[in-house]
Amino acid sequence: MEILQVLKSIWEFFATYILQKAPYMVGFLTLLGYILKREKWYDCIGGTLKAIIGMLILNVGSSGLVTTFRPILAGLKDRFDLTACVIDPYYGQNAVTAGVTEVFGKGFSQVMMLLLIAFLVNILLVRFNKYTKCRTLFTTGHVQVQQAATAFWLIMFAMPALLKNDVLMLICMSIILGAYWAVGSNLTVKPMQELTDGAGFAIAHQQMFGIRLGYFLADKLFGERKDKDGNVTRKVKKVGDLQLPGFFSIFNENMVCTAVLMTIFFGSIMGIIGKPYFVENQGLAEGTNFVWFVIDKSLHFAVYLAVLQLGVRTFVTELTASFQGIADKLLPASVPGVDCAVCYGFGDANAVTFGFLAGLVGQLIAIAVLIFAGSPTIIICGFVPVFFDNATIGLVANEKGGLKACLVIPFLSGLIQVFGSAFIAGWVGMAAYGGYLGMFDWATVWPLFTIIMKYLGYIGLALVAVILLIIPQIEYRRDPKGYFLITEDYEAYKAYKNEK
Ligand code: ASC
Repeated sequence: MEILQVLKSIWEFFATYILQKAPYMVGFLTLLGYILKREKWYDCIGGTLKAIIGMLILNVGSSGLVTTFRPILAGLKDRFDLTACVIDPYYGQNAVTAGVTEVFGKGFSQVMMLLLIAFLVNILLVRFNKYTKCRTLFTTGHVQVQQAATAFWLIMFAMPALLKNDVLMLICMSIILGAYWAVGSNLTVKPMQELTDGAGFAIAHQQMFGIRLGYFLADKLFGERKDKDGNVTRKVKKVGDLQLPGFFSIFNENMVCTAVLMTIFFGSIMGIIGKPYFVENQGLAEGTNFVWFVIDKSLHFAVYLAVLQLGVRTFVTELTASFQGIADKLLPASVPGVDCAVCYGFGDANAVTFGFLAGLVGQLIAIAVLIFAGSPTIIICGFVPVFFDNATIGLVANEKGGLKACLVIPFLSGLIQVFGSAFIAGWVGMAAYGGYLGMFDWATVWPLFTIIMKYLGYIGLALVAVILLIIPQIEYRRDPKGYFLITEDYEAYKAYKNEK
């Protein structure tokens, strides 16, 4: 009994302070990896600390962006007294907390159980990747909490029969969610290895299908093409290739470009909201010059982005180098799945800004359409989906299809995020609680899963699991030789590709 108690406490500590807190999860994996690699004890400690600190720095950047710019977009809603559903992971999580007991008679603690079991499913799928072909382990705990909460709601809505048996319900949910984590992040391996020239990580976030789709479309619609003799027939001009003349050359510098564009953009929104709102609701002192306030806030966008990139540089090599130990000893041929912001340290820095702005235009147009069409659910854009999804998708699209892809594909993604979220949040009743997760995959693939399960019941559930698990098999069959080589030895993979 005593021992059980101790084990339970250890487990609870692990679940609360490590599993759900990305920096410590990354630190834990780094330590485990270095120990498995039999590094010297002081190198283990040094590397682990560097990984944790790097992730904490990244968090300073990303939460700085979120806490500074989310209230500005949300201010539009308050200022004009709109009752609408905000698409944002944190609003989505609050909506689940507020509504789950009322609507389904279940508590949030079951969401945490779901998270743990789904994570085990993810580990097993990677462990047995000889058969499953899954190569990636999710490490972004805060995102897993948000997704577990939303999946919990969607699946209960789709399959009310499960409500009668908690154990069966959690098992069914975990299979779908765990498979989504393993398969979704696995889809990002190729785009990320190409973007980072083999840095050795995948994305474990909320737009993983979006990344792969963006990568695919960018290549199909805008990618480089050669004729039989190897002459380039369609050339790709990337964001980084732009050499702007005269005055515009200041935009070649990432910080300047971000600062100017964000000042124009957030300046306009803050101007529309007006100073009195900020005085009343956000603690702005009455006497402060509003123009200065707007500029100061907007410049911080570039600041947080730079901080974020510093964090990435600090921890990425530690995590991926140590993960070799885990890949060699525990999870063969695997790479860690990390926060989407990690890729902002790679590729053309300005693609992040362009992707975001194009996605925002898409979202604003979609919202206007919803309003004019008299949609029963109106969406307000939240900062997290509009920035983190579209910046990531834009970055990947730019790498494959250049500037045009970096603008067109996030623009389409912006439209889809709003329409998809309006549909699903209204249908399953989350809009009534004020928010929905709203990130790309949760406005596309998850609504689709929900429809399949709602109309086909248990057969639908099995169908969703099969659809998910078949995806890595298809990718594997298309390139059996390169499939594991790309994670195990990227240089050899490139040589093999060139040969082909
Ligand atoms: C999310 C979420 C965040 C951000 C962050 C991006 O989905 O909940 O806080 O994206 O992970 O770095």
